[in-house]
Amino acid sequence: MATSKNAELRVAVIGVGLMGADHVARLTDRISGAQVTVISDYSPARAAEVAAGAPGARVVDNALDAIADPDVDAVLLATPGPAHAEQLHACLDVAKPVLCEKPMTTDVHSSLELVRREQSLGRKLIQVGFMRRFDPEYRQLKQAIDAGDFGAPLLLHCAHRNPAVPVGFDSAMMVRDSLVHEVDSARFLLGEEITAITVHTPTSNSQAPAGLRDPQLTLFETESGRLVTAEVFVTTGVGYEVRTELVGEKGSATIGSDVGLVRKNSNGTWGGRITANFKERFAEAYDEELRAWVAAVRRGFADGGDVFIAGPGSWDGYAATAVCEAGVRALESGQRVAVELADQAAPVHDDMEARL
Ligand code: ISE
Repeated sequence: MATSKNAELRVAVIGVGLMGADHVARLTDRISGAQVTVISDYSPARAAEVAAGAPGARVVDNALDAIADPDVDAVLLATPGPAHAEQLHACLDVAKPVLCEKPMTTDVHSSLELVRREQSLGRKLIQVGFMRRFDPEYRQLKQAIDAGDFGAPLLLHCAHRNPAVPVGFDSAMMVRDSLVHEVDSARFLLGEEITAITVHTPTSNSQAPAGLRDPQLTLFETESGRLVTAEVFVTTGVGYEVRTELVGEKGSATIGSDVGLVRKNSNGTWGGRITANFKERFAEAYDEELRAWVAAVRRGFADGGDVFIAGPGSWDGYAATAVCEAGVRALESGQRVAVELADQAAPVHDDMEARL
């Protein structure tokens, strides 16, 4: 285990298809204080390919062996959601801190089981990869809301648009995979739980694959009675657009407008560039997320403390899963579905700002 403040954190990255490979590059090239020592993927060939670009990393075929490996202090899970529950339990079995890409798990019971198991260990070991919380614009908006800049928040409007989705992406995945980010953003920005969800499915985009209910317009109700609208539209053919507008009693604010360089062209047109994909849009957020996680885990080992996370924890992962599960029922039934959360018992809400 990394025990001194100066020891490099030895990380296993499990699942190196897309995000995992990106994280290996990040940990290898841009984040100090950590070293990727083990790489695992269901495709050993892919694992070897990624390991070739990460000096000091070796391939371990079996994910559970990689987690238990003596050369590993902490784990980064970027495997598909259905694999997370077993792999997270394996991390808790050996008390290794873990940063798990969303969703924490794919059903509410397994998410709650992990919350309870982590609570019983008395250590915060699970961080969930809701990277938007580390994005400069989201953080700025959160700080301004908390400082009272807009008065009491009343409404949140979210637009989440993707140019295209992979083959096989279905209507429920729009809730579990895409809307889940709006669920966490709303909980983060407003600082309260979502209590009910309704999903409307207007006329579908004629360009969407057959059967995909796209776009979807969702309404969240919150504990204190606020409303959040979230448009998810994943076949726009345009670019990656994620916008959020907060409306308060004393003003409003919008983030995600892509207003970098604004061109005035000689042909009388003007405009800028739309971000192409989420890796580009949230590159800085992912860097910051991993930097903060590595620092928190190293601090936890060095201080012998019980906090090994720097952001959204298992309760946040569980709450997001619970809202999305209700969201899929709302989508299928066309009805408003209440979200029933378990008793949090121990306060597991993470005050990220305090930890960064
Ligand atoms: C994808 O998994 C993501 O996490 C992206 O941020 C989101 O925009 C996309 O819709 C999801 O499929």
